[in-house]
Amino acid sequence: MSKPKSKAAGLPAVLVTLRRTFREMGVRRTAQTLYRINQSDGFDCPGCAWGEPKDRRHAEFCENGAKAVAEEATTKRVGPEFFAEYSVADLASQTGHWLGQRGRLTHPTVRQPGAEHYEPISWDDAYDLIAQHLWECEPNEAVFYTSGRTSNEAAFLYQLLARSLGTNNLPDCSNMCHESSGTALNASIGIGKGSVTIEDVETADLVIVAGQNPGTNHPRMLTTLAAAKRNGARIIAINPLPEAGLRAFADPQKITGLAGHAQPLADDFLQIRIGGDLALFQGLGRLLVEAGAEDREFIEQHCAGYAEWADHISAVDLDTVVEATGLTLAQIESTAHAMASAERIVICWAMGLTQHEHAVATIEEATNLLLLRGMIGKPGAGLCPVRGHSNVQGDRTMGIFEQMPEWFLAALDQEFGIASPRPHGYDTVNAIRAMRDGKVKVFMAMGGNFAEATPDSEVTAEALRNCALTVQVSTKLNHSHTITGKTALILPSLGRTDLDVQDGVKQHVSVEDSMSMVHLSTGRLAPASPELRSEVAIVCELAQRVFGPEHPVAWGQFARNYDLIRDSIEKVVPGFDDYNQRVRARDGFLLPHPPRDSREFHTGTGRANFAVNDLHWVPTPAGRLVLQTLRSHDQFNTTIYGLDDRYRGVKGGRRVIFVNPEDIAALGHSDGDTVDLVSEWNGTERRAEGFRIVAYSTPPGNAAAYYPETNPLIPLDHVAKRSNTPASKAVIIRLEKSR
Ligand SMILES: Nc1nc2c(c(=O)[nH]1)N[C@H]1C(S)=C(S)[C@@H](COP(=O)(O)OP(=O)(O)OC[C@H]3O[C@@H](n4cnc5c(=O)[nH]c(N)nc54)[C@H](O)[C@@H]3O)O[C@H]1N2
Ligand SMILES: Nc1nc2c(c(=O)[nH]1)N[C@H]1C(S)=C(S)[C@@H](COP(=O)(O)OP(=O)(O)OC[C@H]3O[C@@H](n4cnc5c(=O)[nH]c(N)nc54)[C@H](O)[C@@H]3O)O[C@H]1N2
Ligand SMILES: [Mo]
Repeated sequence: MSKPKSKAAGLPAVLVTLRRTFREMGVRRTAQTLYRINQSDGFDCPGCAWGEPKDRRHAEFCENGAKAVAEEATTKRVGPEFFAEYSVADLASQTGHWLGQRGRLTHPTVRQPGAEHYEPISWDDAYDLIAQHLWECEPNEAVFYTSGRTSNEAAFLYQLLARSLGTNNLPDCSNMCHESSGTALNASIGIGKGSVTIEDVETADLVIVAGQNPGTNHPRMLTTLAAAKRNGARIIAINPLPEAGLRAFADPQKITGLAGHAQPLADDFLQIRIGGDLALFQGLGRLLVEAGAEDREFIEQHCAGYAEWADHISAVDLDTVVEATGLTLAQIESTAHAMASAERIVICWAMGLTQHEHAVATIEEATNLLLLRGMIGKPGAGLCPVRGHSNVQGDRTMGIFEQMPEWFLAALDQEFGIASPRPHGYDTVNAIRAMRDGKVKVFMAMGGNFAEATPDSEVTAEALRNCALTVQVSTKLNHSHTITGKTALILPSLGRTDLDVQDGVKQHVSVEDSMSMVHLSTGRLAPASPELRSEVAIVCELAQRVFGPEHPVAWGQFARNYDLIRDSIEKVVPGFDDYNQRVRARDGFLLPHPPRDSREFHTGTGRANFAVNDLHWVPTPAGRLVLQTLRSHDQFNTTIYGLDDRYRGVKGGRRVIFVNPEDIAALGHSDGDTVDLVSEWNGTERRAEGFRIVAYSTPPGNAAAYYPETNPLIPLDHVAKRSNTPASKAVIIRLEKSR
């Protein structure tokens, strides 16, 4: 352990970047790769979904983007010899970190029923095997999961495959991520996406960053925040932890930054109790109404439900708000004052708001505040849910969603002459329930690590084992390859950095960032093996096998020329006119967003809706802690880059739990003790063993530990109301001395 850092990036970040990329990729590949990240003619960074500024700098990437690239562009390989040497049981006993460090998967492999090892299989036989299983089950006995790295083109075809088959079972990582944001924003403003561009954030005069750790998870956002700051913005961070990136930022792309001069970012830090944000926003709502800070004209012209909301919010008890948030009334009043006097407010948020039982209400309440102040559809202001995976937003736009609206399904049917099913499919949590209950025979994953990213790890593992066939389209090894159905396939695919040639022609894919910008991504590195296929090719070849030559969708042509896929997307999804032409423009193009563009709200009322919500928060039961599960600086979700968490001062291990010093003493433990974490929920218990206690600044009664090590503790049924997102940020636990 060392002292937590008070600033992010700077020279250490550059050194970490270079050391890691040289080790994984060698000097030549590093040089070939890093300078193409996020450039107009390069590939989209496979890290986070933060957008690119208009005047892209030569190096438009960050330490963690470089780690993501090194992870994918590594020269290490996992081939048939590897699987001959290691049995599935051997692999199951290794850590996720170890599995990931083995290198890129190079061959399709199969685990036959009862077999101890994976063995090579030809692509043809693999497709036959999947087709056979799909023919033998009802459409709704198949589930098609997507992780957010999949390109627009592959995602569009993948959902088309599922819907041609007759199912809407399209769970995705978004169900565990920003689903609460989408649910809230759809209800409030009629579109589930953020309403700001990068320029809006840069020109805001008040930026609120709630429940987000940009220094680690969206490092390029620090550059945007620093620009906002230079333009005079005030920044308020709302977080149970004093995250380094929010406190200060040394821009590694500026000489002063390299030399270690950090720019203070957040002007105010509200160290809120876990789950206290709904109370905070309601308290702010009351104070703003009392101060007469509403934008009357905006409310009258564009909103519905203001009077009811104002009535309700005026009755919010400020003592409860103080208790729920752990903040002082003075802090809350000063925040209200900042919001009342600001002319351009942006609210940014991520998993600290979305992964709670009352997450949807919390985000609706944040939206209410911006509606009250007329902050939607004006430059320098708006809502900014900061997306996670680099194309998670694009995948949703392409129809990866278990409940796509009727207009989309109708357009899909019209374009392709298929009959899409209308009943909703399974989301992630419901897919696990269905597998657990024996209702699913085939589980296929387009990327991701379903076994480890999902809650209630033991329940999920049993659920996966219940399937007749599990199929993982992957770039690297992970535990979803060791926790399998009776028969299991690993299909190795190209990643973002890889050259994709079909029919002798270099192909491009496209992605959409957090700000609704769509742009091309073109990989250039020689693929890890000639056996790798693109995700597009895998979907098309599988579909041809499943549906035969008479199928109305031109699968064969799509696989040979991705422009044709974009031509079809253009006919199905609004906003993609002249897709092929516009996506080739230097910065791509911006998708329409009615509230942002013209203050139009496509909701049931035709207006932006003020939502009335009861106040919920997360009290700590006596002798217990409320645990949030979060990311270290050295991981990308379940991909573990290393065992350090530099900004939080942790070295060489991940099984740590951050606890307030007063709680450590009150619970009868000491800093450095090893404990088991036991979660308690509705009379059931779950256990994760061997975590070292680290004294850390967090509100009393609150704790933090890393995901996915803590996923066994998260009850499957503990989810956000309305969005069904696992409540990964509010797990009630007790600590027991490890034996
Ligand atoms: N390097 C790297 N980049 C990534 C990822 C990665 O793993 N590594 N993952 C990507 C993905 S998929 C996503 S979704 C994003 C995730 O980005 P983040 O949402 O930043 O990720 P978390 O680590 O879950 O951090 C949650 C933050 O919310 C705070 N928090 C927890 N509970 C509460 C609460 O109740 N209220 C408030 N106000 N704050 C709270 C935590 O202290 C923490 O700072 O990052 C993306 N980018
Ligand atoms: N406790 C807890 N659980 C959480 C969260 C949390 O905060 N706390 N966060 C949730 C969130 S926000 C998310 S988004 C999910 C993430 O859930 P997932 O997206 O399912 O998980 P990842 O770890 O991102 O998936 C990594 C794997 O993706 C594969 N992969 C990488 N790149 C490619 C590619 O280009 N193509 C293909 N085919 N495969 C690729 C590799 O094999 C790699 O091992 O986890 C959720 N789970
Ligand atoms: Mo995410």
